[in-house]
Amino acid sequence: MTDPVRYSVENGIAQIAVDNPPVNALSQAVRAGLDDALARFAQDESARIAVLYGVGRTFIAGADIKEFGKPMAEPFLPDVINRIEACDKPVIAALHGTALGGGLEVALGCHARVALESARVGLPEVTLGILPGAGGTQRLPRLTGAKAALDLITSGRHVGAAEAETLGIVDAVSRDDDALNAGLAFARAYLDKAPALRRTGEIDPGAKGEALFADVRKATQKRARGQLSPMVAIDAVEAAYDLPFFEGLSRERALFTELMASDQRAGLIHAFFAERAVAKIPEAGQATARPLHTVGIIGGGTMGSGIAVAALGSGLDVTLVERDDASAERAHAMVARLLDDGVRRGKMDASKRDGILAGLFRVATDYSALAEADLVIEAVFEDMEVKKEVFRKLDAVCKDRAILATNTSYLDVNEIAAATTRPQDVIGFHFFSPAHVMRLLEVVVADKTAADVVVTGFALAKRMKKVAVRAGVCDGFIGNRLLNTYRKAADYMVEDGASPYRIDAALVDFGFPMGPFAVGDLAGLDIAWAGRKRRAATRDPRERVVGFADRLCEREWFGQKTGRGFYRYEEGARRGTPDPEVEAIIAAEREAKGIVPRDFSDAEIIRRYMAAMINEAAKTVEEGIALRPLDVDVTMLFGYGFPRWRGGPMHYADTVGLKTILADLREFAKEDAFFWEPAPLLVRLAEEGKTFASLNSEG
Ligand code: T1G
Ligand code: NAD
Repeated sequence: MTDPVRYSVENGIAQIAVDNPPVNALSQAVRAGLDDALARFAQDESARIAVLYGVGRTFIAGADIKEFGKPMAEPFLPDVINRIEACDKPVIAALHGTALGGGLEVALGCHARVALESARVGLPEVTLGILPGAGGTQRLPRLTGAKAALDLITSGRHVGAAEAETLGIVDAVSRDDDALNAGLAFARAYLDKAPALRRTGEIDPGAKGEALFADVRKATQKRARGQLSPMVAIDAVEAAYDLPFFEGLSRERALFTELMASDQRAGLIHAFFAERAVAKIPEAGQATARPLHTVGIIGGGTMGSGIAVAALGSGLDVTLVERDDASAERAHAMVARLLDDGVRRGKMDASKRDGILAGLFRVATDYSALAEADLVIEAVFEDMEVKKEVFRKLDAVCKDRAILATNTSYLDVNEIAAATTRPQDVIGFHFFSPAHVMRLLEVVVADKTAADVVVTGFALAKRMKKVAVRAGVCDGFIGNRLLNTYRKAADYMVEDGASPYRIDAALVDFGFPMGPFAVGDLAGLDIAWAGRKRRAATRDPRERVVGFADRLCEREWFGQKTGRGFYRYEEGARRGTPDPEVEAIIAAEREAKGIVPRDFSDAEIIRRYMAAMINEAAKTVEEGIALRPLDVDVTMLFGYGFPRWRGGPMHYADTVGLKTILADLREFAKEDAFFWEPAPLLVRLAEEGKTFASLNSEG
């Protein structure tokens, strides 16, 4: 192994190279190496200035997240950075790739910064449940002022080199494409000019804008929805104004240590690694992705048009096939509108949109237009017969080795595959609505799906900047299967006395952006209704059946799109208001069944909802539908609004303790043994004192 930090001198300029692949994280060895290099530079009479840079794809991406939660070994990063800043000779940071977190903090402790045009910088710590703990909250505002510092630190957003220069984070942007060269050129110019050494910690931060801090606190509280770190980070930045520099650093460290010990930090770090671990699937080592250039989409409704936009945005050529000319025209208009929205919201430039509409996108009504497609994604009505017919036609026209994917929400992908002569090429790509926005893609692997088809699904997700989770075939795969179960738990509580509005509010308090009844209204209550009707014939006679949602659907109250569902929606409104008529319908249902309504506390609502979700999740893992508990977590985080700072339902279950979850299930099973029957996996883990995490490779 080479040294993670190397020191050399050429022409009076010291070069300090950080080389710790893949992202030059600040492990103990790197921190110690930086300290040594600094000490050598300080004593080295042959060097007048030093350039600090990263080897490989990036500068320094921050602290080594794998060390979190373990005892920290010396030297500590804040001390290393203070020693850099205290040096009597200039140290220049040369940035390329991403200078994030502790990486940017190292750069802020240097005496000047130069960045390549492609470089990005940021303090993403709040997204990991902590705050910049190596001087970032004290040094950044001294360079940028409080407003920009609060924005960057509370959001964790990355900024490009040009914006970083405007904000005062970097002193210059270099056209060079090599960080060391850029740093050396900057150093030579610096020596020529010989400015006074500027230590960031010695800059006067100016007066505190009380009103600014009050405004930012208010806005952040609203946005953070229960997440602590952005709020605590504001306290740390405030210390830059209330306290002398070194006392501010101590305050920052104390707040950092507090957050480091929090469950939220553990949840967010779990989410970080889980998001990357989902790509580690058995097929990854067995096959390589098939090339993808041209994509066909069948059906240009809600999903088909969104999928088209996602594909077009990632540079793919798309042909969308609809039933007739009128539907095709409508689909074309819908895609064009979504692209326009993207331009309006700054997600895409107008020239890219124009290029897509002129060259990459077309609609058709004849399947023969798909003869050359590398991949076809079907998004027609959720009806087995319709889907089989589509796949038969695709089988007839598509070229050899074209991948045939279905976006079905619930249907049996094996049965769809069996309608073709090439089941090895058939797979489920379950996108979420709106498909050009939602980041989850469930890659549903059927019995005969070939390994390279699975790998291509993951490659497609990456290209679309989505997160793919591998799922097996069952009713609803991972996400919708869980959804069906926890929805039932919610419905049972409503029938037993809880108001749907109370349940929604309790779940919003828990951290979900919306509760299940508001979500139902958004998705359309008719979708779940169709599912209930489809399953009625095969339903287990022991299953408790609740009728109030059917009563709403019978009135054609399908949610937002009809102006009424569980809530009432004023013309065009996206937020509904509670509806006393709905409560009356529910009350009548209870009365007809002789149920005397009882009270549910918020805590009990959460216990039941989560126990139902976790129990079903344990079954999906046990059956191999989900590869590991972490795959369930990522599904719920990216597709269902589960609060990221709770890490996902399986991580949450570990936090609460599996024994507690099991005890809840057993208690609830006294009233409904069928619904609440504990998953054998959960029983086994609880009895052995183990966690779900023990089944993840992260251990
Ligand atoms: N520590 C340890 N491992 C890391 C890591 C890190 N900081 N960053 C990435 N990895 C691993 C990652 O798990 C993956 O491993 C591989 O590197 C490639 O990553 C004191 C306390 C830098 C933009 O939050 O945002 O500094 O899966 O697949 O898409 O105030 O990684 O291959 O085994 O994501 O090119 C702040 C987190 C830390 C940056 C590169 N820093 N990283 O993206 O590759 S807190 C961050 C990223 C801190 C101080 C505090 C991205 C990236 P594997 P990748 P990528
Ligand atoms: P939709 O009704 O909005 O769109 C379906 C489109 O398919 C219509 O435009 C229709 O004209 C077209 N179509 C029907 N038969 C066709 C055929 N034989 N050839 C060509 N076009 C045909 O439905 P949607 O909400 O977009 O759902 C599509 C699929 O995606 C369903 O399987 C659904 O379960 C699934 N899905 C939906 C969501 C969601 O939230 N809406 C989420 C994930 C998956």
